[in-house]
Amino acid sequence: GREKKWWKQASVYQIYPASFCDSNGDGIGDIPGITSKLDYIASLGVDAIWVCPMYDSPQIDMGYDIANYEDVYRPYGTVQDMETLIRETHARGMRIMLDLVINHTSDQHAWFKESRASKDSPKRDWYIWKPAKYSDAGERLPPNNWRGNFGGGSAWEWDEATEEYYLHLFATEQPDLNWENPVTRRAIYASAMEFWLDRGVDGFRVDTVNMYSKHQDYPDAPVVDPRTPFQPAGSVYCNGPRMHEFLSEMNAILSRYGAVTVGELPCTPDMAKVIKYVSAGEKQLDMVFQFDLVDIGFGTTHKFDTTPRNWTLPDVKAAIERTQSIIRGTDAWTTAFIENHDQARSVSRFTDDSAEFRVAGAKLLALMQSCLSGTQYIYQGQEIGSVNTPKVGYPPENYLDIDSSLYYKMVQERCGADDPAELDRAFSAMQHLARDHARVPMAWDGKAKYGGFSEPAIKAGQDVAEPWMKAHPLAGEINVAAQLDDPRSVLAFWRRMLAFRKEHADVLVYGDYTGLQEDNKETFVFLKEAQGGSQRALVVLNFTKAPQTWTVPSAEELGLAAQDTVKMTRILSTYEGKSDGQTLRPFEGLV
Ligand code: TEU
Ligand code: CA
Repeated sequence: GREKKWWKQASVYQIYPASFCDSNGDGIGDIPGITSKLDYIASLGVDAIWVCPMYDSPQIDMGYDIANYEDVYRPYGTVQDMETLIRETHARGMRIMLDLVINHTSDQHAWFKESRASKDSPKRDWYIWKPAKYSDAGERLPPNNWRGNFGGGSAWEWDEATEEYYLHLFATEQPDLNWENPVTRRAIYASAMEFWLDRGVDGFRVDTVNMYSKHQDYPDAPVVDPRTPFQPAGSVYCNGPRMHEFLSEMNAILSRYGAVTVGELPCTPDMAKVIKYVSAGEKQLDMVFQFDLVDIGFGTTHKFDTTPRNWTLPDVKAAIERTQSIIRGTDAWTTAFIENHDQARSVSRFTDDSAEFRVAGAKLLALMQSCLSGTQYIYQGQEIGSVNTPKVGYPPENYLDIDSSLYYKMVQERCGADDPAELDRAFSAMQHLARDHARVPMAWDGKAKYGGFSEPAIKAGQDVAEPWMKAHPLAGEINVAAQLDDPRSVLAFWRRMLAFRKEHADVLVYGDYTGLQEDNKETFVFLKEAQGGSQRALVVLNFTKAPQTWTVPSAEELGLAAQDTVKMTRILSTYEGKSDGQTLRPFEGLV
């Protein structure tokens, strides 16, 4: 749908509370820290913020394991601090979205404690409990072969006290809620949604939105990894039979508040299915995050069962084509993003993060992303061109995410000491793809202690504790203070692109996307075209560290009349100085 809406042309800035800004010097980011940086965020030219889970939680999965939806994790602050953040965000003309995590709760949530207490508990079926299966030899087995999302274990956990298994698609401490029960659904809506909508939030990023409805016969997943009894099962448990019914029910509440939603949509290769989630007429979600681009290079048996960079540029083009194409001729809407708190840094993954090329690489990606249609999402630190922590100087022990640490432990147990090469391969995969890279403390000031993560406390003359996660070894070089007044910085370029995108919204935000020269492995070329063809933009991106020449597409290639001559005007480059439009410098991008 090309009907204009604030949230369609918005650029949204994503914040990870633990790692954004520590106001009181205890080494943990917090809500007042976010509030203290709102002027900075607004100065980027973004329209909204999305705050990752700040709810009460034992932090097994960094707050995606929620113990109480209606309270705030104490080290981050209080509900009152959130009310202040909401008010101050609005005062600057921005909107605020929260994370809605309702496929599962923490095992410390009062609902689960009650559920697990006994088989007769009135909340027993608020979660998914199943009896054991037994092998012919009498060995106790989980109800099916699904693997949990973290590490290599089963998605089912045996409960000794009541002698049944409960389902957890993610960590053992994240039991899945039973959406089949209407009373449970009502409680979820009241506690997780209405509580915060009543406090003025403008919408939600909806976690794992296609996992609520499970096939009630819990079928086995196909075997892709013969080394283990537990198989990756996303293709089986995603997009279950009652998904759209549940989303309609939720939508009725959300639309009463005019709340905007962006759902996380993994494991959905079928485009017709994707469109059904985001078609305006279906009244489900406003938009989704497809995983095509960010999953590039992942292993098939496990995301980390891979080696860095086993992809080619045409893979990137195909992924982008898929997410861009869902708005063509439909009433659906899409998103443009390349980073979030679950992904390593895009400069390291898709360009070259050496000192020589990383600024050029970050600008290339900023230009690319800013020219894609859909709502744009920028992750904290992306605006300064943050890179992954290096292999030397940031060892595996520094990786704290459950996703990385359980994988590393699994490989160690499987073959560690006997196979140092395999252990090193695992570390390389983590150095390339781990979620930890997005979670290192934000570097505000390279000259201050720990990259200035606790800047407000330092300014107040307080002594500050070491951050909860080790600071980035390059915080001295890549940080906000070093870029704020530098017109050639990545930060300055992002500001420029965000303004440029606004200025040319018809073609850049709302336009149709056409990929060109799709087999070219060095250069990425695409055309954007405003509805009705009133405006066109050609985007040309050199994804290599060598200069590239390329040919301006012919009139025919651009869908113009054959006799038209193609002349490019008003070239915007990621580099300083004039471009001839035909020789691309290393990682140069042009519009
Ligand atoms: O992520 C769900 C998800 O499908 C993945 O991106 C997941 O992080 C990946 O499989 C791990 O390699 C969401 C959240 O964004 C993530 O942070 C949470 O850990 C997860 O849900 C559980 O709530
Ligand atoms: Ca703090």
